[in-house]
Amino acid sequence: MKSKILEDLNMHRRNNKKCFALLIDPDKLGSSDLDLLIGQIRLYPVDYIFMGGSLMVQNNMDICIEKIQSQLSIPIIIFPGDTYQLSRHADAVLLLSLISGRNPELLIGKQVIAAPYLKQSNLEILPTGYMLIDGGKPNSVSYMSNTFPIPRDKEDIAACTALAGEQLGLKIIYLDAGSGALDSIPVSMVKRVRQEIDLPIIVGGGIRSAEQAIDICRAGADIIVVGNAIESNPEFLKEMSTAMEILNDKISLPK
Ligand code: 1GP
Repeated sequence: MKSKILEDLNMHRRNNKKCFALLIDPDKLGSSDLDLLIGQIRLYPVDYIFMGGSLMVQNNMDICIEKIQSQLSIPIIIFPGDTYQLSRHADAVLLLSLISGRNPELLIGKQVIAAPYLKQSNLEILPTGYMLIDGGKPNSVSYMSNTFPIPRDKEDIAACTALAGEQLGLKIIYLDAGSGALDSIPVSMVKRVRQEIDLPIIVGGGIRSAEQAIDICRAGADIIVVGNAIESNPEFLKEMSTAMEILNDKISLPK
């Protein structure tokens, strides 16, 4: 089984390099929007492209991935809203276990269904403890998964959930306030989770400013995910990409 992306991520973590992932929902992008976005990414690079959505009504995931791969060499990681969103054209998949919820289908059911497909694919599997945190409004993940998010002031619950994920052998923890969240994950919660676990931490949901992203990185996140804010304003990609470069220049430790 390939493990390059996870190895890189752990190396970045050791070197205190923070990464930036752009979330693309293929449903929300027309082909001219995608061309525009690819042009922007050439100018303002990202470390990873996450691809997925809570619900997809158009079948253009593969087309989208192939188009990006033909023009950019940035790892594409599937962030699946469901098993139908798996694509063997991508580089890796976040194999999500919704550990903040108590819905067995999303803890093990979907994973069983996906297992034979994943075995036959060439995708790198990234076993990920996915934690939904209250982002200030109801969100699609909560509705579609039939689970409650962890309240945003319950840092001990978040920390113990992440710790249980680590003890169960998951390799990454993803703290998500949900796409378009009013409030991103509290910095104090990221700090608390960071104190508890030694895994790479992905943070996303409702990040709309570079300052927010930097604060979250300094609190201990390893990958920042932005979707909505760049979808609605592609200029924000420049701001984020530049801010991450500055942050990494300032805080990178010598190898
Ligand atoms: C959602 O973490 C992602 O699952 C990104 O959220 O679209 O709000 O940036 P946004």
